Amino acid sequence: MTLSPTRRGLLRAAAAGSLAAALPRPVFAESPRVLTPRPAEAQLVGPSYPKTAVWGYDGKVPGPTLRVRRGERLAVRLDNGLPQPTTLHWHGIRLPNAMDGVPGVTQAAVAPGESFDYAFAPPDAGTYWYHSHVNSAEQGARGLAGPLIVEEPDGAWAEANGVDREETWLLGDWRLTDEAQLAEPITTLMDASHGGRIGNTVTLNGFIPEAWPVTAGERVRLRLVNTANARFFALTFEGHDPWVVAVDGQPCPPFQASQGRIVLAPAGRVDLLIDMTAEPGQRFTLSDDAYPRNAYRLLDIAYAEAAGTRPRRPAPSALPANPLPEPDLGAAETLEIALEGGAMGGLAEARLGGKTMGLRALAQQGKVWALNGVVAGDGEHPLLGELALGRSYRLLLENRTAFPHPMHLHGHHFRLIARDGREDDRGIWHDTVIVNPDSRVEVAFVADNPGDWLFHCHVPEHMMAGMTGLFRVG
Ligand SMILES: [Cu+2]
Repeated sequence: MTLSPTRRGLLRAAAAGSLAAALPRPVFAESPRVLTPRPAEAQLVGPSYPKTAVWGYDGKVPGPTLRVRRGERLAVRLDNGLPQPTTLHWHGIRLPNAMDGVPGVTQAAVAPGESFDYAFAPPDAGTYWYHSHVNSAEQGARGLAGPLIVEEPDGAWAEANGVDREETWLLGDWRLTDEAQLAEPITTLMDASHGGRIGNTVTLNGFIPEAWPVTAGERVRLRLVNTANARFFALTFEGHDPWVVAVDGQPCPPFQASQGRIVLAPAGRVDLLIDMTAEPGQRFTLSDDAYPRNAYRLLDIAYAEAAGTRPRRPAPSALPANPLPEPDLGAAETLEIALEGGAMGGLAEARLGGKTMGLRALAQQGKVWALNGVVAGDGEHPLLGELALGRSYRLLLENRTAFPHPMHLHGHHFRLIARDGREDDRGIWHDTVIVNPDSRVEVAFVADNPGDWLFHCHVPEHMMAGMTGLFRVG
């Protein structure tokens, strides 16, 4: 090993020498993992097409998988190799506010060539992901996303439930030209005022696979992550009946989705257990009909020729619980949030920078969405509420627009209470909840994490066109 000649390096080496016997692990283990977002090329579509110019973490699309055990410290140094500022946001992690990666709220944006150290211990096991929170529409569309897997404290659940292996699928969506390059401009007012930048090419872990090889009799844990800017997914595993065991990272009582259809909003995650109950050599279709007129085959589920079948597995048990605070619904204060604006939304006027403006004047500034009548200007995060630390809150989200919005709260998870007045008693926690047009969704949570936390639509084209604000907890 070569020791750095710097004073810091020598001190660290000395400390390691004198304390090695006393410490359970060398202090070098604290060195951050470096993550470098930078321009790169990726073979997103078949070899008959050119490679696509993308932005990727460490030049990869998706970025490298970060794995940490629940409660263990993760240290990552963001080393910005992009031609514009960026940050890292750890989607769904209930972390200290200063680590949340929101420019102008929790940190300054990291300039090109500069770095920033993130370190935190994820309190919850589950499937999460990381992405930029700067110029998100462009940085997301160019490919900046990666998986963060927080493992359960031990392997007892996987063993008890006969899980043979696990896979993580990052679903991506790209709007490409005939030459397989990103269609420009990246953001248009048309996309911003409608459903966001929905693309024409779906990738799974950065390319288009023909088939998913499986083996008869096995039970697979499949971690699904929707990293698309704007595309929703509704997946059907033909011939199979997957168990949903976690949503947005958090365990749920296992259930089988209706008709096996697994819905993922932008930023949403679902963990499935799939029993490969068919015969060797069989093939099935994994299809996506989130947009029914544009339903398509994502890939084939392809059984290997060899292997004996095993009997059907029993229903899985629930994943070990994470330490989420349970909201006190009886004592909770209700906060109403109206989602407004967009094309065909009927919004007459809203406030931007303290001035009331008509929709046309707003649109001329690229702003078309509002929360409770307030449009967030560039770099602005209007205050949606001041929350008392430790108190329970109900959020009543009312969508008065013509588009669905995946609404994301930072630093907390909330429990889905009701949709359109109908109670939902499945006990599902979310960090991002779909609010459909003309629909009302009620969620509840404990404001137990101090700081300023964004609450926004996770379609970045909507967020950047005004649909964002923050809750101050403290
Ligand atoms: Cu939206």
